[in-house]
Amino acid sequence: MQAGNTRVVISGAGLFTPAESVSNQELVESFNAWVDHYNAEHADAIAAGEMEPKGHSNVEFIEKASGIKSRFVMNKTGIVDPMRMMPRLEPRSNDEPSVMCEIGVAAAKQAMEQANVIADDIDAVLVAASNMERAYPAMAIEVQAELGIKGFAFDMNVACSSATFGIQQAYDMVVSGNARRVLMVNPEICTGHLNFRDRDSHFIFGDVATAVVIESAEHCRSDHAFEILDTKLQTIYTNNIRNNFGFLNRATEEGVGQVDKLFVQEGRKVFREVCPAVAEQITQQLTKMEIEPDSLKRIWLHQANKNMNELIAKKVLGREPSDEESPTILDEYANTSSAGSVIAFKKYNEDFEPGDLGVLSSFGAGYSIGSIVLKRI
Ligand code: CO8
Repeated sequence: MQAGNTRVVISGAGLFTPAESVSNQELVESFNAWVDHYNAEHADAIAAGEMEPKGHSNVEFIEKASGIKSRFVMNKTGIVDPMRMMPRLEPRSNDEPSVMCEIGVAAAKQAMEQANVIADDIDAVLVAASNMERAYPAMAIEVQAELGIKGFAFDMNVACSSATFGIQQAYDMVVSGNARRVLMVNPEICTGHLNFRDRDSHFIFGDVATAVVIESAEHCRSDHAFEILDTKLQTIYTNNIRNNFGFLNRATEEGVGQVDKLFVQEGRKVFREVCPAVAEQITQQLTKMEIEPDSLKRIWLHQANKNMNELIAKKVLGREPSDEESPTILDEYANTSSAGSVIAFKKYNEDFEPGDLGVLSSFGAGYSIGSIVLKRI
C-alpha cells in the first residue's frame, strides 16, 4: 500500500542483545554428547535393527548450510547441558515483568530515544513476534504499562514476518489518524520453541528483541528518520514450517510432548519455494514504484540463511550483491525470526544520506512475506 497525503516514517529503532552467546562448537558438543548417550541407552534396540541410531551434528555443515556461527540466547547453561537441551528461565511472579516484556522494553527505550519521543507521545503499542510468553494479558499491554504509555496495545503473530506486518499495521494507524505514534516491538525468545535434539534444526535460532517507532513525518522530531514509501504483504498457506503448540494441547493428551509442538520444517522445500517468491514480490513492488533495483543502496533481508539471502539479493539486483548492499547479521545472531531484518536495519543504516533508498524484507512461516520500501529523509 502506498501513502496517501500523510507521509509516515520510522523515526527510531532499538536492539536488545542478550548477554550470553553459544558458538556452533559448543552447541555441537552438547548435541553429540546427547546423541552418544541416546545411542548407548538404546544400544540393544539399535543392534537388533528396531531403532535407528542418531547421527552426530557438525560445525562445518552448520556454517556451510546456513552461514550461522553463533547465536545469542537468554539462557546458555540449560541449552548446552546435554541432559536438558532447553533454556532454563526462572518463573516470575505476576508483579514482575515477564521476560518478553523486559527485553522488549530494553529495545523500545532505545527506539524511543532515537525517535526523540517520550511515553506521552505514543498512542499505541504492538508486540509482533513468533511466540508469546502467555496468552493474556497481552505482552503489548504489559510493555505499554511498563513504559507508562497511554492509549491501546495488542499482540500480533505472523512468525518471521511479524515485524514487517507490524510496521504496516502501525503505518495504517498513523495514516487513519487512530494513533499519532506507534511503538512496534519484537521480542523473540526463539530458543524456547527450538528442538535442540533435532539435528536438522538445532542450530537455527537465537534470542533478541527489536523495536521501532512509527509516526507521521509532520510530527517527527528525529534526525534519523526513514520515510515508508510503500509496504507489501503476502501470505501463502503451507505445512512446510509448523509449530502445533497451542491452547488445545491439554485437550489432546496423546500429542503432549511430541516434536510437532516445537519448531519443525522441511528446510529444503522452504528454501526452494520462498526465495523466488520473495524476489518476485520485491521486484514487482519496485517496478510498480518505478524504482530501478540499481538505485537501492541496501536490502535489509530476513536473516534465516546466508545462501538464501545471496540468492534473493542476486535475483532482485540482477547481479551478485556486495556485503554492503545485503548485510549479514545471522552469522552472529542466527535466525531471530521477525527481528532479523530489523537488526540488519538498525546496525546498517548510519551511512544513509537523505534520498537514499532501501528495502526491508521478511519471510518465513505461513508462508509470509513482507517488504517495505524506505527512503532516508
Ligand atoms: N550436522 C550434520 N549433518 C546434518 C545436519 C547437522 N546439523 N543437519 C542435517 N544434516 C544432514 C542431513 O541429514 C542431510 O543428509 P542426507 O543428505 O544424507 O539426507 C544433509 O545434511 C543435508 O541436509 P539438508 O538438505 O537439510 O541441508 P540444507 O542444505 O537444506 O540446509 C537448512 C538446511 C539450513 C535448514 C536450509 O534448508 C535452510 O535454511 N532452509 C530455509 C529455512 C528457513 O528459512 N526457514 C524459515 C523458517 S523460520 C520462521 O518462519 C519462523 C518461525 C518461528 C520461529 C520460532 C522459534 C523456534
